[in-house]
Amino acid sequence: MKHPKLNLTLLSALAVGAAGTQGAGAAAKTKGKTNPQKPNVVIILADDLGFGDIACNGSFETIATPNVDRLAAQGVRFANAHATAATSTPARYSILTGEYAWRQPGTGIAPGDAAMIVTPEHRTLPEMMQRAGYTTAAVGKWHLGLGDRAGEQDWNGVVTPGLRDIGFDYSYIMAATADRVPCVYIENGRVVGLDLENHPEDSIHVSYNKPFPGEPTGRKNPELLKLQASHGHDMAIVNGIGRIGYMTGGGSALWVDENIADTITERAVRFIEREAANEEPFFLYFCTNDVHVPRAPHERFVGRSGMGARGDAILQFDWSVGRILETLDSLGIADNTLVILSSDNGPVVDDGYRDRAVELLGEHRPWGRFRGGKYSIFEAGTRVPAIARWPKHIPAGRVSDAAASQVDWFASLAALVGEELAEGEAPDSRDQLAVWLGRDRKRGRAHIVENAGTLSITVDGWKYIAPSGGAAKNHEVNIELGNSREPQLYNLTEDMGERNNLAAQYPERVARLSALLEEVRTTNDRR
Ligand code: NG6
Ligand code: CA
Repeated sequence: MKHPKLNLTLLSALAVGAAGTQGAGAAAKTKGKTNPQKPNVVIILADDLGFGDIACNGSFETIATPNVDRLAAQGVRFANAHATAATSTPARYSILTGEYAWRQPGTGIAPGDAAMIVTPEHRTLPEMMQRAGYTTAAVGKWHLGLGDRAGEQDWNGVVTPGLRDIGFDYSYIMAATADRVPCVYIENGRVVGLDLENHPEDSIHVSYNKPFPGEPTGRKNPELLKLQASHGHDMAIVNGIGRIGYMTGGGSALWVDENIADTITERAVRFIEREAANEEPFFLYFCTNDVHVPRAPHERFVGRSGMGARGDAILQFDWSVGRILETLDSLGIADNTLVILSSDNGPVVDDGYRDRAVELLGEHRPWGRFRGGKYSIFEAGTRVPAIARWPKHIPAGRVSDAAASQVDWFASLAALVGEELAEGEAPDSRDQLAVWLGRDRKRGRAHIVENAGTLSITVDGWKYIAPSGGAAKNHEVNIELGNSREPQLYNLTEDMGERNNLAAQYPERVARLSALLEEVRTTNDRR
C-alpha cells in the first residue's frame, strides 16, 4: 500500500512542477500539508441525528451542542443538505461509492453478518483519496457488510475481504450497528480483545437465523435486561441489552455500550495524531454510534440533557466532535483540515427500546420544521444537518441554502484534490465543490433525489414523490413514511412541512418531474 501511494504522490508533485505553473518549491509542497489543495479531510458522520438535533439549526432552547455550533460558526452550515436515503446502509453506500444505492439490490439495512456491500470491485471514495496521496481511515459505525459471503465471516481470525480492500489503510469499526451482533470492535479485520489462546471457549459465533443453545435471549429472559425493548431487539443479550441477531462467545471482546463513544473517538484522535506527524495528508471517515439505538451514553452524560437517553446521546456526540476539533487545534492542523459534519439519515425517537426518549422529548423537535423522520420519504428522512469548515477557504459563519447531496462528496473531493474520475467511477456524483466549500450558497445541485421505499426528486424547491404502495405510517416508530398511491407534489419554499399536495393542481409540473426522475433512474446522474 505504502509504495504505490508514495509514487503517486511523487508523480503528481512532478506533474505540477513540469507544468511550470508554480516555482520549484511548489513541487515539494504538493506532498506536504502546506499545499492548500490537499488539506486533511475529516468526515464526521452521526447516526440518526436529525436536522433539529443541533442547536445551531434552530434548537438553542432545547439542546446544547456547543462544539457543533462552533464548527458552524467557523464554517458554512447547510440548510438544504441531504443524505441519499433515509436509512444508514444505503446512505453510506452513496457516500463511499458516489452512486445512488437504489440502483443496486441488497443495499437495504444490513444485518451484522452481511457480506460486503461496497466490494473490492467498487471504486470508492477512500481509494480515490489514496490515489491522491492520502492515508485513509474508517473509524466507528460501518454497516456496509464484511467478507465475501453473508454469515461466513471468520470472526475469530481475519475478516476478509475488508476495509483495506476498498481503500481504507486503517480501520477500527463496529460491523453494523450497536443494536446488531456481533457486539465487538474490529481493527484492521481482527476482533479487538479476543484472547483465544488463553480462552479458546470464547470463540465468536454469529447467527441471524437461530439462537445458540443455552444462551439467554431478550425474548425469553427479559429479567436479564437493563434496557427493555419496545419493539424487536429481543435476540442476543449483550451488556444487559437485547440485540438483533444471535451471538455467543467473545467474552473479553464485547463492547460496553456506555464506552463506545469514548473508544471510537479515542481511535479517531489517535489516527489524527499519528498522521499529523506524517508528510502525507489524511482522510478520516469517522462515524459515531450516537444517536442510534440502543442509547446508553457514558455516565458523565446521563441526565445532562433533561431529555433522557436520546438527548444525552446528542451531548455525547457533541463531545466527540469537540475532541476531534481540539485535537486538530492542539496539533496546529485545523487550518489545513476540511471538516465535514453530517448525519446518515433523519431522526427517530422510539427506534425499539424503552429509553424514555418519547416521554422526555418535551419541546425538542429532532426533525426541525420538516415532516416525517428516519425511514420517511418526507423531508425529515434525508434533510440532515451538514456543516463544512476549512478555515481561510470556506467563509465563516454563513448559512447555505444551496441544494446539496452527500452523493456529491466523492466527485467534489476528487475535484478538490485534483483527481480525475474514471468512466463509471462515482456514477451519480457531481463536482459540487463550490457548494461544499460555501461559495455557491444559493443554487447547488440541479435536483436532489431522495430514497425511502419510493423515490422523490426536488427541483427549485418543488418536490415530487413517486407513487408507491408502501405503508403511509410506521406505527412502531410513529413516523409518517410519506408513501401514497397518488403522486405527491410539494412546494417546499412555501410549504416545507409538506402539508399541501399540489399534484392535482399542477399536472404538468408533476409530469416534468416524473420524467426527470425517470431519466435519472435510467441513466447515471453524474453529467
Ligand atoms: C431497524 C431496527 C432499528 C434500527 C434500524 C436501522 C428493529 C425493530 N428496528 O430494523 O432499531 O436498527 O433497523 O437503523 O429491529 S440504521 O440507522 O442503521 O439504518
Ligand atoms: Ca442511521
